[in-house]
Parts: sequence; C-alpha cells; structure tokens
Amino acid sequence: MKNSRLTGIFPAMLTAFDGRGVDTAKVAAHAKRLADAGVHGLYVGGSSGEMILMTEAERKTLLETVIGAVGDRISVIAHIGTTSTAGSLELARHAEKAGAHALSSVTPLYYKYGFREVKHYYERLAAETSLPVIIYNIPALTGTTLSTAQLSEILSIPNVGGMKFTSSDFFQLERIRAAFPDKVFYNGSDEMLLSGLAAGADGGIGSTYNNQPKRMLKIYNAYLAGDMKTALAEQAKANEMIAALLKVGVLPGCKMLLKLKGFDYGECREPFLPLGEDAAKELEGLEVE
Ligand code: MN9
Repeated sequence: MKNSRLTGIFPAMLTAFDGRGVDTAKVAAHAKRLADAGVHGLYVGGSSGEMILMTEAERKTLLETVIGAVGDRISVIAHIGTTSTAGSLELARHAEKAGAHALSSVTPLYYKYGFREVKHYYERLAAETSLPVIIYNIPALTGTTLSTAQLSEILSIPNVGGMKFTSSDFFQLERIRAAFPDKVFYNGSDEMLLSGLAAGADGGIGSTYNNQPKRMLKIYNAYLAGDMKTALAEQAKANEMIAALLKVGVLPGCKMLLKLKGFDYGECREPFLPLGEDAAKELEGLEVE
C-alpha cells in the first residue's frame, strides 16, 4: 500500500543562516508559512537546504527545528545524505529519533562509485532505519546516472520507499512507476512538475516551491481533478518564475525573492555570493503565489 502521508507537494526547504549557524527562528517561521499554504510536507536538508555547506551538527539542529515547528501537521522527509556512509547513518539514526516520516539520500557523492557501491550504500541505510528510504536521483549534480534496471534493483530493497527523480527521462520514470505501484515517486524539476505527474509521479519536491507553494499545489490539484487546461496554465505561470530564478541562480534567487516579497530569509552560504541589482530587476516584478 502506498503511504498517503508521503504523496503531494513538498517544498525542498531552504535553510536560513545567521552569523553563527542555522537561524532557527526564521526556519521555524518559514516551515509554518509553508504548512499554512497547504503543502503536504517538507523535504529538509537537501540540495536546496545547502546541506553540502553545513556541518552534521547544524543539519541535526535544522531538522529538529522544522519538526518542532510543524509537529505532525505535515510530513517531514529528512535528507540525510553526506559524503560518507558513516555520516549518513548517523544522521539517519538522528532523523528517526527526531520524528521524521521518511529519510532520503542522494547517491554517494564526489567519487565515481560503481553500482555495487551505490546499491550497498542504500542497503546499509535501509537496514539502519524502520522509516521508508527515498532515493534522491539527481544525475546532473552527482554525476551518477543509473539505468532503469539499476534503479529497479535499489527500489527492490524492502525499506526503500521510493525515489525523488530529478531528470527529464520521463520514459524511465514511467517504467519504474509501473514496476513499483506501491512506492512513492516525486518529480524533481519544478519546471516539469506537470510532465512528471503525467509520467506517474505521486507529487513533487522542489526548491522554487519555497516561493510559490500555492501555485505548485494548484498544478497538482488540477492534474488530480483531470483539469489539464488549468494545470497547464498554472505550470506556465510557475515557469515564468522558474526561468527568472534559473537566470540569476536558483538558490540565491529563491532567497532574494523571499526578501523582495517581504520575508527576509538571509543569504546563501559561500561559495554562493549575494546577488546584485541586476538580479533584483529580474525578480521584483514576479507574481508570488
Ligand atoms: O531537485 C531541485 N534541483 C536542484 C530539485 O536543487 C538542483 C529543483 O527544484 C530545481 O532547483 C528547480 C529549478 O531548476 O527545478
């Protein structure tokens, strides 16, 4: 049976930082704003959360803050992938204790690992937790491209509950969806949410959902209702914003846009740099919903 708590629209939450570490007050406020907008859950500590620029202690604080803010109101998927298996297992144990509803991890980072190693990594994670483990497949950033047969092998591990699919190979998504009807699949490219849903995704996880949660919910709900005219129109509106964010840089752009619309969520960590006036011009006219 598919886990209904894990379907729907999940912003890949941005992390707010202050001079010392995680700005817990801002993170809690943003988590509540997103829950109030009606999203089904939050994906915490992933690429959009700048996890790669955070210490493991900060990542624990971040997750505890989000769960503290939204409680059991909406679902929380904790991204626990690090550069080492030991580090990921440590964050996995912490996330389960902290009350996350599911865990997720990117494929092992930096070195070019072979499939044997990638599969073993997920076996270790799945054995460490009783929570569903969601594979985060993002070949453009990890450099690891897995075939349909290889992804299917990992999805056959009993505790592996599904996959976040950030790729435009919708043939692959459709084939895997069909082979694993009880697992959950998320579209990962916001600009193609509707295409992912059409290929069988159960929802989406994305960075630009931080800025337009209601619009992404409209796409999802219109699709479920069979109202393709509305779904297409809302995706087109969403893409106005996504195209502008891609132009200036997605993560610094999402933060700048939050600020322009009245919610100062701070800046990204270096090596990201704050954006200038040109970026503000690209973003200020955008309609936020
Ligand atoms: O997978 C996100 N991808 C990255 C999720 O973080 C690299 C997306 O939400 C993109 O940021 C978004 C813009 O291309 O679709």
